[in-house]
Amino acid sequence: MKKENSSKLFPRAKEVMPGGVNSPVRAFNAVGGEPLFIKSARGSKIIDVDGNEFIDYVASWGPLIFGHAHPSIVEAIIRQAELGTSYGASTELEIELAEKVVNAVPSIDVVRMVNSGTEAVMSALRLARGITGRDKIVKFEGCYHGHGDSLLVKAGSGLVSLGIPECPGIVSSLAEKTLNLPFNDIEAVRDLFQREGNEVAALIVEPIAGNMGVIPPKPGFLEALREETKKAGALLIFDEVITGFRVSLGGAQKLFGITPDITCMGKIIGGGLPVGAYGGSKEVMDHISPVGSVYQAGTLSGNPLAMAAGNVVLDLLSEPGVYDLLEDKSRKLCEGLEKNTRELGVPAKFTRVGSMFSMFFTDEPIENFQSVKTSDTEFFKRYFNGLLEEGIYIAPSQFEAGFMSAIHSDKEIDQTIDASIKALKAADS
Ligand code: KE4
Repeated sequence: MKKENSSKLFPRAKEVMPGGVNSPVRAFNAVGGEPLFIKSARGSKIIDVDGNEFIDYVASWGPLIFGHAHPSIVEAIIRQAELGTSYGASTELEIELAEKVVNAVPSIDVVRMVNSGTEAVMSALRLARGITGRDKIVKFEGCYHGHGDSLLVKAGSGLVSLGIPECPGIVSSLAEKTLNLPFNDIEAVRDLFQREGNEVAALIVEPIAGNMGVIPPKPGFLEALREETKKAGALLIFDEVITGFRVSLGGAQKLFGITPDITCMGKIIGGGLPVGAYGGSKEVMDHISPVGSVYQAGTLSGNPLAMAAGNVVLDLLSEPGVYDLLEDKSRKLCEGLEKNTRELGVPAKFTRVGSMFSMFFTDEPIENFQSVKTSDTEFFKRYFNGLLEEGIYIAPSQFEAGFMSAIHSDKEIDQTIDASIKALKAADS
């Protein structure tokens, strides 16, 4: 595979950007080599600066559920750009998108647009702390909720698992307010809430974990979170930045029938442009300025271009049969990939909810961060690069989700399944 143009750009990038990237995972550190520099993309394909073409299952980390450069989305962006790119003032576009979100997501009556998932989560935590007057936040090991200070916290030692900063720059006194529990561990949740539930402002969870690879919730897990937070007077925050509009029009909360107090969204609702959002009941959201006293603001929040793109995406998602199509395509791919590992005798575990999926090179049952950490990341590294040579682009990390779009053709899915045989053999040699 030719890479001279990407290889020329990377040192230039590293001169002027940290690690040559604007987000760490793009640096390919987990899979060796140098990042690809992408020149264009259309449908299910991305093309790099050396002209290499790949079938893409990263989908810009989730947003592109209708593939790249979807004609209706591009047309909406162009049309709006000719009317102006940003006004810093109210528009009907943002009302339309908010109405679509409210109509689709069961727990949301009122929603605030922001510019990223991180911003949505940061705002949701401030809102929960503002409403309850409490400081503590509960999260789960291996779940990622953006780079807000309260969330870059790992489990400390000792029983109470007081949070410790995950990186320099996080104030310890803030980190200590964040408690980490093992995902899917109902007893650990009940123990913590029994011990200190009345000090907890909120528990935040990815209802389907997507940032340690995909891990579905165990039966009863989400129900226990709802029950324990309600009992304790703490807010339940669903971080649906990935799962929102991905696994159903109403997100994971619709799929599992759980009503959180606050929902964070992003990715898909921006149609590939920068959008985040958080929402909940009117009672909860009226605490947010300018109605309430919990302050949150943003120059480009509700940006007309992003709203125009998001409106098209939600219209497309509302068409009958879209989620069945995503389910069929995703099942076909994952069944094919799983068959290959079985026939080649490669230890692998597959997880999938709708069109988000993962493949772990381990024999361990997949249920939490500890279990996925048994994956053979060196094998994954060879597999990733083998797929790349075959024209297939998956996330450059074992601990990320794969995404199917409504645009991937059966032929491309078959091509991916065939390519994975070669990649598995190359990885195994
Ligand atoms: P952003 O700030 O990156 O828009 O969203 C943060 C975020 C919040 N919550 C969840 C569940 C998320 O998955 C994310 C961001 N996801 C990562 C990839 N899994 C973004 C990729 C990156 O960091 O470059």
